[in-house]
Amino acid sequence: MQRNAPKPAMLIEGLVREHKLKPAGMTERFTPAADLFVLAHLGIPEIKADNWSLCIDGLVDTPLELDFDELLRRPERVVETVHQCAGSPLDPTTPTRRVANVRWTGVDLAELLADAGVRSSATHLWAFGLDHGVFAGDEQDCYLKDIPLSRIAAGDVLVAYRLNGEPLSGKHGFPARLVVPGYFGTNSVKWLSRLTLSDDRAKSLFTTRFYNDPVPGSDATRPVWEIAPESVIVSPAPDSKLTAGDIEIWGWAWSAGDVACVDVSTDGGTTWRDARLEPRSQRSWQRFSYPWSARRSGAHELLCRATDIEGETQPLEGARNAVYSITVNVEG
Ligand SMILES: Nc1nc2c(c(=O)[nH]1)N[C@H]1C(S)=C(S)[C@@H](COP(=O)(O)O)O[C@H]1N2
Ligand SMILES: [Mo]
Repeated sequence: MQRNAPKPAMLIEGLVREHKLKPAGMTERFTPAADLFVLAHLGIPEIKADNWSLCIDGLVDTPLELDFDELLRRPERVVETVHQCAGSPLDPTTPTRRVANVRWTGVDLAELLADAGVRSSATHLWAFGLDHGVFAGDEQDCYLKDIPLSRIAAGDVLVAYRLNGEPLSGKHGFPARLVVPGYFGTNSVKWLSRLTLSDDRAKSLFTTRFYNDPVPGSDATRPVWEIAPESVIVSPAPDSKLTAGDIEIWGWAWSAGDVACVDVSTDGGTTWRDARLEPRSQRSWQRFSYPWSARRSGAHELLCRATDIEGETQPLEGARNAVYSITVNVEG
């Protein structure tokens, strides 16, 4: 039934990964779109708004198809949220700190689904992107992800068409993308074309072979959905030369839910102190700060560690959300 059935041309073929902004550059609460990382496994498709549509089908009473104008005419929602890449699916335990905090504008997916009438047997939402090509030697017709329906019922999952108030650019998913706040970026399908309600997980390269983490102490795996507690020091910057005295250590902390506390160490992880932490606004990252009186001259290793309200904290190593550490030099 979809009008946009032919596959779009790919403007760029193959993996696209842009990552300019390192923690020391994350000085702004809202990351400018120009500084935002870009991840595209299969490349960047070329899509025109006037022959694009979004179709909602599968386990629904009334399949829907909306064109871009129909999407824009629906009530709009704005969500401020941290946006984080899970890192390379080929190397999922290496921290990459590809993270940002942005404002998305779009339509509440729960409202769209209410119009379609989701059947009670549906448990998962499959989201299809229009990009196609080869990833890890495997040819893909599209980028396909899934999320549990329970996440949508919780609210603020968007079909988004603006980023920081501006129309989405081609590389960020024009004309529309899924945004699942609190889930890793991989789930926020760009160049969205179809949403299918299903009673099972999707069987695609990006939902089976990749993006499933081992569950410690068992043979089971868990989909890479919710983001884990994490934090970065913005200031001071790594390797800075500082004058002995009072120095503010500050940075950002985030998780799928609220971060409850951030600990800072100024001695390489031997002792930890509670940082001051602002409360969370919407799903944004939270600023922490710690007043350090740096007396001893020489090299100091600074670390930060976030713990969320569930009590989950950051491991020291061996995980994508491993503790961040920097070295600075104090000159007396
Ligand atoms: N269609 C499509 N959507 C996609 C991807 C992709 O390869 N194709 N990459 C995902 C990954 S891994 C991430 S981290 C985010 C990145 O979003 P951004 O490039 O807008 O920052 O998009 C996600 N959505
Ligand atoms: Mo990603």
